[in-house]
Amino acid sequence: MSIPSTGNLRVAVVGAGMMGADHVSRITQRISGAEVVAVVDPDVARVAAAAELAPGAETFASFEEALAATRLDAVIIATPGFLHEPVILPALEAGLAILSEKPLSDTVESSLRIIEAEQRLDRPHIQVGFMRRFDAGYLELRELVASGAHGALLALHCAHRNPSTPPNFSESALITDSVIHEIDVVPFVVGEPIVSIEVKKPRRNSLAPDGLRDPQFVLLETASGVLAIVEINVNVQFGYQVTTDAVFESGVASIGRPQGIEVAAAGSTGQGITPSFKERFGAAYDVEVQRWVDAAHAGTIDGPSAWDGYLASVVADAGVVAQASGEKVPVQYALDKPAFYEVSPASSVLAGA
Ligand code: ISE
Repeated sequence: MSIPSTGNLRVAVVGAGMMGADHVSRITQRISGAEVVAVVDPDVARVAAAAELAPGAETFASFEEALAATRLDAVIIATPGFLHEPVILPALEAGLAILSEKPLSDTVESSLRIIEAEQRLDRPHIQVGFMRRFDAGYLELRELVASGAHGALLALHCAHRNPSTPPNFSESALITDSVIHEIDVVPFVVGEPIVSIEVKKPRRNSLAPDGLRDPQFVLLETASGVLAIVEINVNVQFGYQVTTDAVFESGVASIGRPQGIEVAAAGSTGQGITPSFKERFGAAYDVEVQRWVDAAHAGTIDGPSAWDGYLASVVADAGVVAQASGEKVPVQYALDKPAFYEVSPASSVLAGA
């Protein structure tokens, strides 16, 4: 299917949970050049509620039904990772522009199948929803690292805190669903690939659901020895916080701290904390989706590609092994970056990884 250079991109949103519904309202209210024509989810109440955010959108229980019934140019996939491949493969066959929420898929094998299928097309069609690459703070930090203004980067302290976890959040999901963001953004900021991963587990938070060993510390080592220490801590109760402190040879830079009004009252001062990733990264999601839409009109992608999704899945896989063993696990990328993936301007900095 060819993508229109004029007129709105006709988008299906697959998955009508929190993120899917957020994308429906984003496209309808803030994005130009696109409209949501279909919302897909087997949950009848959920799909109806999300479709109400986009007047005129039809609802479907499966992506196959939407593909058969409606002319589509593009799809946003906002289901859990293990359900991405069954949507991505037919969407590729139909030649749609694809924005897949992270992770690209739940296993390395599945990610490989996806990049193999994509390479049968003339050009990349898949952008992966690593929205932190569009966040102003990470972009400034990346420039600072590249500038060398404070000497070489030595280490990153990253905090990734969620108020609570959804039901059935497993220990491996700490890596594959949450730390996957740092696994993507650390190489993006540092400019080199991750070569090893190690996991340390401090005392357990008794407020975490039974059986979940939370928090954990994940050590990501890059090719030149930069160490990113990631505190993944997903039952903190008080709000959503993602911060990074970068330690250079002659300086320290911090991103992600609240920038809003500070109020002094009742004996203390304070600033608000975002309740969830929707608010913390709202501006980044808006930029990400607008750039994806603009790129789709031009027949390209403008952000992390399926190759980046594959690289992240290799590191996450090693991370799950490290979580179980307590050992430092080397990350081995089985493939070199195919020339096919060199065309995406805002994509990977890991040429040759
Ligand atoms: C969630 O799926 C996200 O992508 C959020 O950005 C992350 O902070 C959270 O831990 C994940 O579960």
